[in-house]
Amino acid sequence: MAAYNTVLAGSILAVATTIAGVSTVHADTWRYAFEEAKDEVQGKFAQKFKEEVEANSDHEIQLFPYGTLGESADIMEQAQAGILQFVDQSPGFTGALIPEAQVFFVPYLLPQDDQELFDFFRTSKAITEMFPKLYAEQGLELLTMFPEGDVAITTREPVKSPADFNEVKVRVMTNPLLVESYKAFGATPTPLPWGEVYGALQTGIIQGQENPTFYILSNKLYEVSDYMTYIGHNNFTTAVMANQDFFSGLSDEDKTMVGDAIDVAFEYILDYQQGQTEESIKGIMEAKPGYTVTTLTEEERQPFKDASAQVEAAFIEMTGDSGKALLEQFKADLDAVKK
Ligand code: 6CS
Repeated sequence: MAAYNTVLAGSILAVATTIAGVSTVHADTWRYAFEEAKDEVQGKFAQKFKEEVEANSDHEIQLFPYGTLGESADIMEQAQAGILQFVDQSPGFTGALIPEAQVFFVPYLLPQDDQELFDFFRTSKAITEMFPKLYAEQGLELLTMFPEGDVAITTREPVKSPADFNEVKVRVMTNPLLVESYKAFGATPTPLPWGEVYGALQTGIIQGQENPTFYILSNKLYEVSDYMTYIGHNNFTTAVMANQDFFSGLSDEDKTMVGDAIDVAFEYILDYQQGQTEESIKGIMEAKPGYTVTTLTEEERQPFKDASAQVEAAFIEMTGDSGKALLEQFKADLDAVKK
């Protein structure tokens, strides 16, 4: 297995081949896996990154959408082992590996306003200076983090208050702080990998889940729910990283080229998402006209906000001084972009 990995991971070496007497040099192919389909947000980002890398270098990128190499945890392992050069894994899953990444699940921390949100992701020192050190400890070069949209909760019954969550099993990504959040909200959280979610909703093992609206539409989660509620607690965040040994072995020129391609894809993906939530709601209503979409008022959100204080306390308990420092920087970064 080790030898096999080494062969696969030796992708930065150029391979010289002779075809009909003509010597040609091909840079190796870089493999990039993500947690969504090609035409979903992570896939759109990956496609733009590929386009930029291939236009500005002699490297090729091979894309592996969700399902081709396993679940999110599998692609992360493959990236850490050097079988993949690039991986997109959301903090919702990385929180199990890097506890501080769960800061993205302290409810009501990220702004609702898109401009503030985007500026936060553009400028945050927590993201550009603190997180890279934590990812590096896991053999990963953090390249970027970006938002994927306001999180909505789908259920079988209406949810207007924490009391409505009584006995409702809500699927969450596999990180402990999300479990704390849904406990605080009054529900019964059920961590599951993505591949089990639709079936579990269909069979009634769980009755709810949370995701950004585009994902609820593209994965037809409206078929297995009747209500979609925005309690305003979060925006879905994802992260793109490289295997660190691979990245450190790149020439300065290639490192800059990769960084530039990430920057282009980052701006592209923010722009791509403008209006996406509204369009996705329209799509859901067309597909299932009886569906109920509700945005809770500020007053209705208050009990959920009140419950969030205990989630923040749980975050600090789980992550200690390192998490505390990160959370403080996170808040300072958010203050800096507030209008
Ligand atoms: O809920 C999940 O597990 C998935 N949600 C999104 C928006 N992307 C990937 C992730 O696996």
